[in-house]
Amino acid sequence: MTSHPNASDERTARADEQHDDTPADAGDAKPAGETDDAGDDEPEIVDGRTIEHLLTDHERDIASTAEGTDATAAKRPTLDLPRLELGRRDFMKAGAAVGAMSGLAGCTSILADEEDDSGGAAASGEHKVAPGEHDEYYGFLSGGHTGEIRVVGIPSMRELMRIPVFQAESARGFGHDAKTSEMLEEEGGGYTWGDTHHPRVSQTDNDYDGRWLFVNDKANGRMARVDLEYFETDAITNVPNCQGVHGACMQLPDTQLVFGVGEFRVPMPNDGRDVQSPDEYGSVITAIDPETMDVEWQVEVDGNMDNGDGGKEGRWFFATGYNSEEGVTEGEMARSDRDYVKAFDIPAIWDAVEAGNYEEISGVPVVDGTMDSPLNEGDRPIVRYVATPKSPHGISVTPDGNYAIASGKLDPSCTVIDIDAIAEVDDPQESIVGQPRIGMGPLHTAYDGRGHAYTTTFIDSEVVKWDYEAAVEAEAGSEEPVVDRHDVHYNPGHLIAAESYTASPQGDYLISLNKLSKDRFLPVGPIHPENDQLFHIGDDDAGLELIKDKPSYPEPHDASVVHKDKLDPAKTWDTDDYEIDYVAEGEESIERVDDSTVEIEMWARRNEYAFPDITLQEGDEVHLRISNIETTSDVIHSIAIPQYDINLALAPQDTREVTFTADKPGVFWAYCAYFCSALHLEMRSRILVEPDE
Ligand code: RUQ
Ligand code: CUA
Repeated sequence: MTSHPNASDERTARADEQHDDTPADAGDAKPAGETDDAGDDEPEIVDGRTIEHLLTDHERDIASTAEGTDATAAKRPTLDLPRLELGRRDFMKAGAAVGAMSGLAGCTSILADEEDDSGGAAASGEHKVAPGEHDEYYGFLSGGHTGEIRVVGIPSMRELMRIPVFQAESARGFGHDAKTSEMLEEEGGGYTWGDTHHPRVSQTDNDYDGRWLFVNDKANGRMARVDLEYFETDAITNVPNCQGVHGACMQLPDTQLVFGVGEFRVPMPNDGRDVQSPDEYGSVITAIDPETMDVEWQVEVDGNMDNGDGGKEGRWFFATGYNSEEGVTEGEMARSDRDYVKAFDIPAIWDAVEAGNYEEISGVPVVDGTMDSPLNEGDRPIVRYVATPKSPHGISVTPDGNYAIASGKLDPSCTVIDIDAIAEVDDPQESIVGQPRIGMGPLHTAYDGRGHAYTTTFIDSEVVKWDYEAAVEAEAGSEEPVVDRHDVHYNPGHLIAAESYTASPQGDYLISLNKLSKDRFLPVGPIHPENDQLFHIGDDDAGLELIKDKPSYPEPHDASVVHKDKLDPAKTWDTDDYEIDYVAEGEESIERVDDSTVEIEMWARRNEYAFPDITLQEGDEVHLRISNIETTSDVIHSIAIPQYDINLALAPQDTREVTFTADKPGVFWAYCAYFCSALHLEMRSRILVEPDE
């Protein structure tokens, strides 16, 4: 564990501030589960069926609509649950979401009172980026189980770059040179893939500072950091005591900590103990120092967690969750009508760590934040449990820092939590100040900086625009705060608005990351692309204007959209920025250091390597270091030695190294895989491995 001086000053200041204004009796707050209908294990029964059965029926209905008989739609029952009604209009929309109804294909809206703006004026006009022009924004999209980050220009939606994070990737030589392969294999735990969901760009004073991007691995419980000068992953932390880091976010305003939100519950440590005792499993959030990428501490909680977001003032961090039942099957996990949003009090957690109130598990201080923990008694509980309906999924803090808004997922509402109230109320439930009805399957919420929230509804296939202050004024369950809704194609997960995670969103563009594309693109076999749809949201009178569909390889989950002026990407490498030595022209050498070890230092430039021939003996261990000595931007070389499974990509002024054993005798042409010049094909070197007798 290391200490981050700025973070610790910050937390001390904030902790002092807090002790002063916390009412003495605030600590009686009980975990909120004990309200009337929370924590109730009995499934809600409607017409003899549980809500889960009804949802299953609903899914089946969507499937049958794809066959396209309108008669089936008319015959379908209406889901009639409190807060979860689904009328015929909803079924029609759900049907449209599955698309493919021949007569309707290509029609974005099947309702007479909604206009079809698919590819209308907005698409052809002002949001176009002409050839040679630059976009206004960088969009950093996660790649899901490709394990990567994609960089997209907005509004053109042109894909600019991919950044491998948790997987080896040959075009960039990631996982091929010593540095990146060590990062994947040693720090990264040696997994060959990951599942990136939530890319978050570092902030200073609640605005993007262009230094880093952090992203989770939901598959293997890791967090990674991408250097935004070089657009390259530079650190991976394999987080102990959890399987699957899902939510990722930061302590703001200055990225004092990076948080990974643990999802799957597992024994801690997961070393064979408690295999048959699910009650003993746990789920943790993890605080990571952004500079060192070391784990500072973890907090164990009840139930599963899911997504997270940090408050703007540095005190609170929020995580949604499901499975407060702590079940191990789907049926067991979705019984309760409510699960918890957990509000973590960061300075109080630091105090507990510093006072030694933790258990060290797998070398990391783990603080007990479960409901019954002694640390949740008294006037400064470390975690407050706010019960919200039902399996809340996305959570995001409003740009003004006033509210955390959780999306209900299995409930049609979003829950608005007043952040300042959390420290003041006796019962955390009293911090809930709004609960508008948004639509079926609300998942994630983004902001335009003008007081509007935009929430995706997975089942309704809409982006719903609503006014969050109006939601605070309105009755719970009211649809009144909704100011606009727009069909998306189809079944959106996340959405993101430009700079939505900062205190000052740009308010012009929004991307809906839709899981299904169905009929929107030329068919390419049974695995379809997803569909990232770009909207202009800058004109409140015009509403949401659909500008573009972009097919997307599976599968983006979240994004950060950063104005181009806030990043300053390198054009060539600065040799001070890597630890190994640059090999300049004239410094090349091939040296046999002992019977079986050879060290090669060489360079590459148009159209040659330092050595046309390299002679080795079978069995030699070869250390190869190579620099691209070009200073011209965009002249990239590589050294590919296919028989030894090597391909190092070399940006101008970059140096990479690799070690291999020359265990195959023969003649092997090392060649340059980047098309670098007219004589690119001639850029090669002959590796001669002489047989061992
Ligand atoms: S979660 S949309 Cu990580 Cu909603 Cu995927
Ligand atoms: Cu260097 Cu091709």
